[in-house]
Amino acid sequence: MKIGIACYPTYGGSGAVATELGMRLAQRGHEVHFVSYAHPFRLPRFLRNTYFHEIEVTRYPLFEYPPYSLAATVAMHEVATQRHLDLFHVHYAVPHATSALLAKQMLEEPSELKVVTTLHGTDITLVGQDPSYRSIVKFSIERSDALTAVSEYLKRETLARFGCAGCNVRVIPNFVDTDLFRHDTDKRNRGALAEPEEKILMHISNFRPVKRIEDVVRVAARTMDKVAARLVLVGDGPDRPIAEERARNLGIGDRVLFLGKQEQVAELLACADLFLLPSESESFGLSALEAMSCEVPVVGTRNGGLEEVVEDGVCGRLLPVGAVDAMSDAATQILADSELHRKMGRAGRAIAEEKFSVERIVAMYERLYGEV
Ligand code: GMT
Repeated sequence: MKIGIACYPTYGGSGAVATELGMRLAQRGHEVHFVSYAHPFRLPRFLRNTYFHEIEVTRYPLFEYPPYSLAATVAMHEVATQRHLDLFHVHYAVPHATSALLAKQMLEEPSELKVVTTLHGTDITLVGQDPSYRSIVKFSIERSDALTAVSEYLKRETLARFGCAGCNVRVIPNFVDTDLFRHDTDKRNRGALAEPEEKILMHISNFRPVKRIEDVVRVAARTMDKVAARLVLVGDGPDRPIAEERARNLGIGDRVLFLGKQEQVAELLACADLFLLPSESESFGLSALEAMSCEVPVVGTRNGGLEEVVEDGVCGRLLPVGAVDAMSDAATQILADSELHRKMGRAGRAIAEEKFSVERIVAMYERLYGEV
């Protein structure tokens, strides 16, 4: 098949999933055209059967807000026409689903291009609910030829929040490359992150309010009272200054490492002893799955989608949102008991291999494309 994939290229789960999916499809012989405003961060410069098309958003003094959605539509239309695409698979509904539908209508034979939309999270639960966007998001998801959500939780939210009873949302979970995200017994980079006797707590995100970064720091600080440890923070975003300030206030500034945006998170995760994800809401929690694949137990929140990934008490602990003390107790218990730590790590790996493998999930998308 000839498949267009539209996604955000930056550090974030939806872009990561879209890129990994496109790469796997290309390996399976499909021709894959990525359409994005920059080179997707997980996409190698050259890979057989993959092509990158940039969305060029022209600026003009009249535009306080350059119309990204129009530029995306034009890029999708051009690629669909010139490369004779069979379908466009768009990731994150806002505005990619809308742009794809418009691009399809611009074709001479619109019915020949199918639009598959994958919902990732805040495109439904937050941004999509904003009055400035809600009605067009509803229209676009209702008119897509196929609609997928990354968890049962997100499917329920979509149906409830948009009241689109007729929407046929298929759940196709995210996946992890278990060959890349794996336990590293040598933990080669560990020495650069912590002293040998210290445990490494890790968090990876785009530091937005929904991630509750302050809770990450507070859980880490309480855990450090009982266990020699360091907190390694990977990523960047609006709440980073809050995290820096909180770490200083709690007196652990010298034990918190801010690594900023990183491309090779697998190598870092392999060095971690515990992954923290205390988000307000998480439609899936891809970073938690990647941690599990590296045999790293997860301490997070019971917030919707994460419950479908992290099995509470099996490969980590899930506690109520904001329950900093309980999360820190759970972290301490896991870190202090090497047998429990090993057991949870192995259980996480087994879940990643059995439920969220590349082979299993990519085949689900291929089946859907075939049906569409
Ligand atoms: O939805 C977002 O705000 C961004 C998006 C992203 O690109 O990182 O995150 C969502 O999609 C990921 C991939 O499917 C999921 O792993 C995240 O749980 C989800 N984020 C939220 O629901 C907050």
